[in-house]
Amino acid sequence: MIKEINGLADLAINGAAPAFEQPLHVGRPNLAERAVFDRYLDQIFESNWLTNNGPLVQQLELEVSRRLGVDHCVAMCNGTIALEIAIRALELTGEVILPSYTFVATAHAVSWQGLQPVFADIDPVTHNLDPASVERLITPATTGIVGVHLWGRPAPVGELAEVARDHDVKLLFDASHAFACSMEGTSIGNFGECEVFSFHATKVFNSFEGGVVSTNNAALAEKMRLMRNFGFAGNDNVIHPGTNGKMTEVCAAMGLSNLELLDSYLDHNRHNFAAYQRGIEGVDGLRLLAPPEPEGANFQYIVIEVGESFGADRDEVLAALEAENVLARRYFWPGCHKMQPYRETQPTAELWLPHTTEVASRVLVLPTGKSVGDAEIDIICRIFRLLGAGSAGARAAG
Ligand code: T4K
Repeated sequence: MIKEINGLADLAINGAAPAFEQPLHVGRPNLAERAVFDRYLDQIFESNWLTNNGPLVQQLELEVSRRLGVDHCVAMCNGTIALEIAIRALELTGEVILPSYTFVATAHAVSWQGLQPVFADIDPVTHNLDPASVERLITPATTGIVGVHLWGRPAPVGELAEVARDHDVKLLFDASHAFACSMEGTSIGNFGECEVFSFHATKVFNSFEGGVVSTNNAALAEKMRLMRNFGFAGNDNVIHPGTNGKMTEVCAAMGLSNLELLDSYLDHNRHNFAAYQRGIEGVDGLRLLAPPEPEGANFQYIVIEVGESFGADRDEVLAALEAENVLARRYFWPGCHKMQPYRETQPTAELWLPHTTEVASRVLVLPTGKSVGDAEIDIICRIFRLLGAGSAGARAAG
């Protein structure tokens, strides 16, 4: 049940009951049609084939490759392992440059391979890597750059490629947020040496857990296939170092079922984004991050910057929403450089990350996806308008 909110007295921070009886989460999974998923499950039970490059994994790889318009997709058990395998396959050594303003898995994947993550700053408008900051951090030890298409907004692919070319380092992308996104008509998945997608439950397209690495380089794809399966090239024949990065058949089943509904998820997210846009239009101090190319966006994250003129700061807004049972998130606060072990190993990083610090202190991510609709968004936007009006009133009175 949703409670009506018409004035400041109706807000839970002022003692009223919460707007939502049940918590409204960021990252609520888009669940496929049960009947479709059950049909795939029947196939698994009939074939008795559960994992190790099974038929459903192969089908998912093929369908995802078609969707991305890319030659090869190598399915993995999750996005983090996919990143680690991609980084290993590219034989990076020494230092690897990446944004601090990303989910910590991007940094951990680098560090877990015994490499030194070096944090570059972002553009405060796009939230994506700033190529000039990347270039300043290149040293003789640098061998790679990991660009991130944050929120599904394409990173500055051309400029980063130029920096990589000029300094003879490899460029790959963490495309975890960018499934079904494109840049100037080309699907994300086709850039750099390879791109890594996450199919985690919270993503617009999920396979419970999972991910793929996409590439147009056949040799690289082959190497990653070996690496995800202990280096086996047939029974008893290990020809490469490897790990266990395999996707299971049940995960592929969820992926295939969700693929059938992907376009409806994108339509729903697009609709939700427009509703949020209308709902907070004209509210002083709020900025809703819009995709640069709406036709090539998946709208999976509703990202709001709470600016100084809003009156209440980001954390006050977070608390007010939480009181209403709206569980917004402060992604990706406070930045990887402030998390362990990087906070300790790179205590001065903050000095060259001013935009990361500023953006991380302003961003709130709001609920969207299939479980959120017009009624919920209307209430959330009302809460924002009241908080804005309340603080404007307080400012006027003070
Ligand atoms: N690179 C980037 C840029 C990424 O964003 C990610 C993952 C990766 C790499 C690594 O990919 P994976 O190895 O994960 O495939 C969540 C996700 O766990 C993570 O996959 C995602 N990024 C990140 C942005 O969000 P948390 O720590 O926020 O998860 P958690 O448990 O707090 O869940 C988020 C929200 O979703 C909660 O409000 C509850 C809701 N939820 C979650 C799950 C799992 C549900 O309603 N149902 C569920 O089943 O990291």
